[in-house]
Amino acid sequence: MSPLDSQKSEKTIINVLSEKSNSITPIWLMRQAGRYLPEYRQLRLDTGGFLDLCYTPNLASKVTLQPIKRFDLDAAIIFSDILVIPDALGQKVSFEKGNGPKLGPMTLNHETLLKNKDKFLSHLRPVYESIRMVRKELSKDRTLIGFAGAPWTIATYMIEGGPTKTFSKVKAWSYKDPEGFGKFIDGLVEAIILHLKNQIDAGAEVIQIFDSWAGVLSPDSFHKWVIEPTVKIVESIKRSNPNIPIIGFPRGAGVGYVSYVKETMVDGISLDTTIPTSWAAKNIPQKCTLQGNLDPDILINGGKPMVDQALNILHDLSNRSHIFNLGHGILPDTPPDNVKMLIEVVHRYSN
Ligand code: 1CP
Repeated sequence: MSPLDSQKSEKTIINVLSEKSNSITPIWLMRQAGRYLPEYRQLRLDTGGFLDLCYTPNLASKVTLQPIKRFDLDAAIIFSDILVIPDALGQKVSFEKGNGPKLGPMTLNHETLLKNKDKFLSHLRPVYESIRMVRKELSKDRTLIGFAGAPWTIATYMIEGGPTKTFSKVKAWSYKDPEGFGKFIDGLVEAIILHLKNQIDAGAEVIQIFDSWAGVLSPDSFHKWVIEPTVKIVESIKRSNPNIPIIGFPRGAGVGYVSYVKETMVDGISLDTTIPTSWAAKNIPQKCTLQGNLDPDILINGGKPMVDQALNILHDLSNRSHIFNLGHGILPDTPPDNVKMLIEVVHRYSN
């Protein structure tokens, strides 16, 4: 056993989220599996499209475990994507090299969205199978995280047809026809709940809800399209699975982080890179675990600036229950050695 191992207790991430323990700071990194790892790039060369990879359990489970084999991370996150939901609902999703995701024409409405639940779930069955396979291989002291996109963020991709800078179509619908858009969002809420519950049944022990585009909304819209749907998801999961901790990630929400935590009752909150940790320690309710929030760009550059920023975060959050993470996903140019050093720093200097 290495000195680092001896500082760990079992299932550290779950302990921190459930018991609000501030005696340990576990670490995992958003997008910890992916293109910055040579073994991932190699496996991608040997497989078909990105979604084929997500839907092939023996490969998706292998990719999920790649960063765990290489680094001393405290959690694995299942290798999948937030866009498997529109794909399973019947809106074609494709990933073209270098161009990000592209979605086919949106012909769904709230009535047709989830009319065939069996078809939706059978499309996503490989994700649940991957979770079963990973859980079998992962040691007991590592947590397995399942995830889904939040309704607002998924809706942006479905309605815009891919990534957007303006969000003009999805915002136009929300302002011109709030009732119709609300019904559409409610349909997504239902699909997301189904997907998350099936991940939990398969062995996911913690859930993260990615609302990557929460930060583009006005305060009223943020409440209506981010907070209210997330409340519905959290309440439903808590009814069926009260012991599964839920982490929210309303990226870019700024001061909205406080009302998001108060109203949704998430167990943990992932802070994006722009949130000062000293502000979060003071303003986010104590009962919520704080996750974050090293700048992914400083991780690319590494060295003293990275170590200093990591130590500042640890210092600011030393009186809170804290899971170390980035403020957004790892970037493809990140040297794996910098990731290794960050993990060592966090394990050595956290409480
Ligand atoms: O191999 C490749 O080139 C594909 C790149 C890739 C990867 C590795 C995509 C395409 N998705 C993923 C995996 C992924 N996506 C995970 C895996 C688990 C892990 O963290 O290791 C997760 C959690 C996601 C979540 C995701 N997908 C989000 C939310 C988080 C975030 O980064 O904000 C979003 C917005 C997506 C959509 C998506 N999928 C892929 C890309 C390039 C994008 C972003 C598109 C855009 O620019 O808007």
